Amino acid sequence: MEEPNYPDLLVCDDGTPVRDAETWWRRRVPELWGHFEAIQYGRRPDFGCLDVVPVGVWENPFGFTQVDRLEFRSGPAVHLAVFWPDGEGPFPLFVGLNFRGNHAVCSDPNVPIDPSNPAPRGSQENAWPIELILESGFALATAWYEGFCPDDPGQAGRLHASGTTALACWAEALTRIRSVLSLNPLCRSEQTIAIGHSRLGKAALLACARDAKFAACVPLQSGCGGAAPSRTSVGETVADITRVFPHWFLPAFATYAGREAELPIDQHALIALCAPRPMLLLNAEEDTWANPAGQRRMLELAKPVYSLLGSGDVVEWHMRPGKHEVLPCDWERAIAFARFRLKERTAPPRRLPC
Ligand code: GTR
Repeated sequence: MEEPNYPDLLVCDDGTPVRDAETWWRRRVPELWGHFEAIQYGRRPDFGCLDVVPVGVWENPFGFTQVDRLEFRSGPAVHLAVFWPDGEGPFPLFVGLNFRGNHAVCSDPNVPIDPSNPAPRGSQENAWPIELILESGFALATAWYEGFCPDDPGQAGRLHASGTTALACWAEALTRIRSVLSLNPLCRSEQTIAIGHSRLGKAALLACARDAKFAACVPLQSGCGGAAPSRTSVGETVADITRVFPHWFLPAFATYAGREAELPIDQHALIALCAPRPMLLLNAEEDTWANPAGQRRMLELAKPVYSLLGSGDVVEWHMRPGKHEVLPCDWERAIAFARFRLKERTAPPRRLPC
């Protein structure tokens, strides 16, 4: 099959070649951001100032749990659960939103029940192996994603009227969580990793691309609108995703269905906006809807930007057997990746992409 004509990341829209890091940051990055904001994800929502209201801190069998209520003055109020390992710290930290509420991530009866239509307590434990994460020396921060923006197509009008999208809201949630925890002495803030599955993998990728203070990113099975190409005949397409989830993207993105070749961007650009920071794309063999091979191609096409910025080979793609879900073995891989890739990395990149 012929390769689609993906935009060249190292050529500006007016044809100027990008031969050095300076041109990348000054010219190409704002240009690519402009396209993602105008066509696909919209602007960052303004949640406003944040008040942190402590809910409680208590021991769990592997370390301790801290729950705070984050009250954004012009945004949502949500519970943030942080699981800290035993020891003095500071600890590297995974930040990821969850699908069914903090109380579903663990069976700890102290964690407040989250959604109005709650999943059973502990029902997502397999996807959030807290013992493994904490015993590996990592902390984990998580919050219920719909607390930041309901995952409801009926929200499309409201979001679009303010130039934003549900994915932009979830990405903003990750950034605000990262930001508030960076003030906590237990957190090794320069080793904060954005992680997420599926639609929340898309959000993790967007957050990392937009927020240079994330040290690395692990999108799991993020698919269309995440690490998989929009120019594709495999798996989910722009037409599929914008029909079912109009609130995830701007209306402009839907107009590219069937004419993806005219997009001035593709998802290799979103990965490249994370450069020079490490990236691990996790996939599952049976999850062809998320187009694992296409994701691999996007990663390959982002590599010249990583080379330009002098970061070497810090991007990885992995496929395991199985289906669309998060398993403890995915976390094992994410932890091994973070340990290896962040070893030498004690400071965020000097230049902020936005
Ligand atoms: C699917 C959607 C995918 C992916 C997935 C999920 O229905 O088509 O893009 O995001 O949901 O989030 O589980």
